[in-house]
Amino acid sequence: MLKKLITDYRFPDDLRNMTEDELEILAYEIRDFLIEKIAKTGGHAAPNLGVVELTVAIHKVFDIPSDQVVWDVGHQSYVHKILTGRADGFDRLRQYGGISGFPKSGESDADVYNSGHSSTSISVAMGLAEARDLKGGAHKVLAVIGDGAMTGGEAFEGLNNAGNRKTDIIVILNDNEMSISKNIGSLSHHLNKLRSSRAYLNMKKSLKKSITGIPGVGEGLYRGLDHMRDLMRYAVITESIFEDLGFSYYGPVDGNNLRDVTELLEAAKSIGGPVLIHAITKKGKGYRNAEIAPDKFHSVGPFDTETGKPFAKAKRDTWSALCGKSLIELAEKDERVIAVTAAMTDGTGLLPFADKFPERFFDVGIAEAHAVTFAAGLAIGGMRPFVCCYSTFLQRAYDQIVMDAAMQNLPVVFMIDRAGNVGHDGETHHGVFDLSYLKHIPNMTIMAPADGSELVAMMRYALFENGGPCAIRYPKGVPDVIYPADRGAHPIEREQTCGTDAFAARVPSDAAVPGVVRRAPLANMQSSADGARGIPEMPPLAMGKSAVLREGRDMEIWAVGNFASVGLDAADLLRERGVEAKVVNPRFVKPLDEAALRAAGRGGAPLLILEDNVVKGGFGESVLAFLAENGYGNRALALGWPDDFVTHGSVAELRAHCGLDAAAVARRAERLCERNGAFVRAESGDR
Ligand SMILES: Cc1ncc(C[n+]2csc(CCOP(=O)(O)OP(=O)(O)O)c2C)c(N)n1
Repeated sequence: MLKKLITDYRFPDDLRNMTEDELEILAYEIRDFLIEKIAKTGGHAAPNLGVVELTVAIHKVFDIPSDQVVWDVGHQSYVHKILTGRADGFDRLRQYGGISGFPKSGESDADVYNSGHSSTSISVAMGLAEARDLKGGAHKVLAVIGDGAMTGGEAFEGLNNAGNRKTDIIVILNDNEMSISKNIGSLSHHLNKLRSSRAYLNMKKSLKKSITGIPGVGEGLYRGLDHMRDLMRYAVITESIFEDLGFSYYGPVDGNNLRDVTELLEAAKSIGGPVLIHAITKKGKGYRNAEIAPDKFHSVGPFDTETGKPFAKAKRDTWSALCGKSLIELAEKDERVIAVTAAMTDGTGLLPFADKFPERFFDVGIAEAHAVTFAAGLAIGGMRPFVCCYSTFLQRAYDQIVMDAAMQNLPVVFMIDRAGNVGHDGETHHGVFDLSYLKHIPNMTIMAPADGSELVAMMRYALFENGGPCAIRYPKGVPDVIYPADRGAHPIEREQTCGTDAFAARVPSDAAVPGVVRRAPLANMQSSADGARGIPEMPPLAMGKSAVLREGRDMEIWAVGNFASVGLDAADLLRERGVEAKVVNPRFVKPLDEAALRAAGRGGAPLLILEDNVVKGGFGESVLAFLAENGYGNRALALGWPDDFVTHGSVAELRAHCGLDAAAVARRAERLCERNGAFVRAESGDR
């Protein structure tokens, strides 16, 4: 019986003829299916478990894809994918070559808009609806938006515009009281008030029953009683922000009650103009582990369905955790330090900071632009704000970074998490543009740490040494160890002693070559901890100074940030082929280490630049321009992500696909060394 409906019926066509009982069974099967599949591939578990009935009802009532539904963020679109004929694809959900974890128009006509970033659905739906009206169409347009996404400014802009124009759209507010963590803000309080006004719905239901019961005229009469409905609404609910913005508000309805939500959607379908349906759902519904910890199950890697425990757990601190720990250390030393996040407290490693310094911690909601301008205000007010934000979401705040932070040369520190390719979340989430969108901004200092100890050193530098706006960008996951903690010397000194000290005894024997710094065994990372917190120590940085990781006479590899590992691995491979590559960690993307580049220019060795950013506008282009402008004739090649939106898959697969793994880099480096001729222009990987 299990999964019979999912596999035996053809969706979405058969769904409309299913009985209420069958739909209930279908909802049960879908939940089971989601848990089984997401446990294997990872994905957005709790958001999808919460919208099963709501999505079934949407597909029952509306004729998708003729009617159009826009999913805000899109992380909750799995049920929609199942109901539009894509259940078979779930074994490869988010895997390279498999279906995406977000709506993708290339996958299905039912995915009308490729989402990933929050709070856009109302604007998109409004555009679709206005286009429909201009073309004389009659289909319905829906936006499904969570209470978290509704805290984003663009959602208000959409409501404001659509409400005023009386655009015929249906906005379904999926209110589970959660963003990724508990939802916050005044709107959340307002929704609480609306949530407690269930009496309104009950009154409306009994009214409908009595009116539609009148033979012959009842149904039409009920539809015509808009004014009475309005009167009743104002009699029971004092005020709703949505009505003030021009929307007809319906609800709250239990979004996990298939019958109730179907009935309300049916009613909404027959009403024109901007309509908002307020559906209350439970995030993680039907899977105990997710109901208990909906935040942990917001987005998960593969897990054990029995225990809910992840299969893989990082043994060392992630970049985000190190950022959070280091920020606590800085906040203890300097009471001006403030942490700001836009609804990513856990993701950016700030939970411990929020616990320890609640008064110096600000979660502003899904409002990156506000976060930056708010931080600018804090800085003017004498504080030292650290804005912790994923690279991809900080794109939202470009204007604020330029105008509000940089133009006034304010000491706002941007902790740019998930910079670089992020893997399975795919094209909407890869953080591969930040170096390009920051590099050209005056006053901006940009750093990229090669490992955790360098991240901490850079944060200290940003607070104590750097007076203006500053960005530190680092990737998802756990850092490699490039600078072992028990080797607290500056890397230049380290090179001179490498191979003779205690560290050399613990690194692989082939690395014990003078002038070569190798990554140490993982255990070293925590060994010389800074106090009890396990923060590795490194001497202070010098503005714009790069560091040599490995000497080599034949060529130079300048590997930015986390790509230091790729550079070092490529250098190993090159040595096997008789090419000795020097590996440089630029540390600073801006300003450039001009002295080191001049030395490279004078030496004439070929130069390969490697970064976890698109080549266009990246660090490599800065280096190429510097060499060209200063008349150096080195052969040089910039490698990074291509001028394209890279798909989803594991980071390793995507690097290999784009020619950015060590093997491909070594091949390119070898060719670079062999090639005769002049300057090689910037190009992306081996595709
Ligand atoms: C601009 C932007 N900032 C941050 C995020 C990260 N993010 C993804 S889902 C989410 C919470 C969304 O909450 P809600 O809309 O209530 O949906 P739920 O997961 O609760 O169903 C956040 C903050 C994003 N996708 N886009």
